[in-house]
Amino acid sequence: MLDLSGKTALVTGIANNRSIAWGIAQQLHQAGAKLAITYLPDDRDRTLSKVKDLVAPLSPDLLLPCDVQNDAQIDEMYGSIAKSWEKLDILIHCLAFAKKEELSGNFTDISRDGFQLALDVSAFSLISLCKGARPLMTAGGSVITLTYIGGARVVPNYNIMGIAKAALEMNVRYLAQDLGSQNIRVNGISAGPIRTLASAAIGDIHKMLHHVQEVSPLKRLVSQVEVGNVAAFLASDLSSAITGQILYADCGYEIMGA
Ligand code: NAD
Ligand code: IMJ
Repeated sequence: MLDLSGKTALVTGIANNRSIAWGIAQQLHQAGAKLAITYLPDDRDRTLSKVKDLVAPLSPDLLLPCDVQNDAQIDEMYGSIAKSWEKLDILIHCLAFAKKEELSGNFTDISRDGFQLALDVSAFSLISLCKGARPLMTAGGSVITLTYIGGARVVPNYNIMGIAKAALEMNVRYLAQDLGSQNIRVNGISAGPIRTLASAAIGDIHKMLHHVQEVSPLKRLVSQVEVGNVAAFLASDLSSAITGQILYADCGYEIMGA
């Protein structure tokens, strides 16, 4: 197992025990990293209590609210991290959102405000989180985001999220260039489809999961923990020369032509 002891990691995107970010947090913890975990707050603090119980076994140093649409909340979050930790080493960006009605139907029906919402939450947020992380990553760093093949190829119904992931993947490259002089690396993991909250709501997801299991070279789906292991590698010094890349963790699906 690789060693992340002495490293600190900020993990966004845990909603429940199926979240990809939960698989990542577990593997970073197992490798010895200290964790700060954020959650998307709701009116009645239900997410807080759910996420708090879930992550308790990982004994995170910090559990902080962070809605990436709220700049003040991002500032406060980084303020808390700066108070608790001498430096930040790892940033995990594992979140996305689009209006459900824009994840099916005609692509031409995408609305201006739906476009803006999806791009703001799913792509711009990587820039704002990196901007806040930059002054804290004083010993270099590793930024990791989650993407999907629908940002590079047309996948039925992915629609507006495809545009958001294309923007996110280009953000990875520009951020890698911008932050490279500070020895901060920026990479994306393009995960194959996984049953999570963000995929359960999708019509025909079962067909898609079945298709990937049939076609992928490994004849199965990728798990959250397997994505977590790729994240642990990208977070570690073992990947010290890799930046600006999108790594496919998809059981080989991406290489197939038919
Ligand atoms: P998930 O629903 O568990 O995670 C999505 C997270 O986004 C949630 O924790 C949610 O709270 C968070 N979020 C939404 N809006 C937010 C906001 N305004 N501020 C802060 N957080 C916000 O689902 P998941 O499948 O684990 O998704 C995580 C990432 O993985 C996403 O980027 C998704 O696109 C990507 N991904 C998922 C799959 C899949 O098949 N599930 C495949 C490839 C990539
Ligand atoms: C999402 C939509 C359409 C097809 C899809 C997906 N396929 C997969 C996903 C084939 C695997 C899941 N995925 C990769 C995502 O990035 C999902 C993002 C997402 C999901 C929802 C559902 C609930 C909601 N808004 C969402 N916003 C983003 O209201």
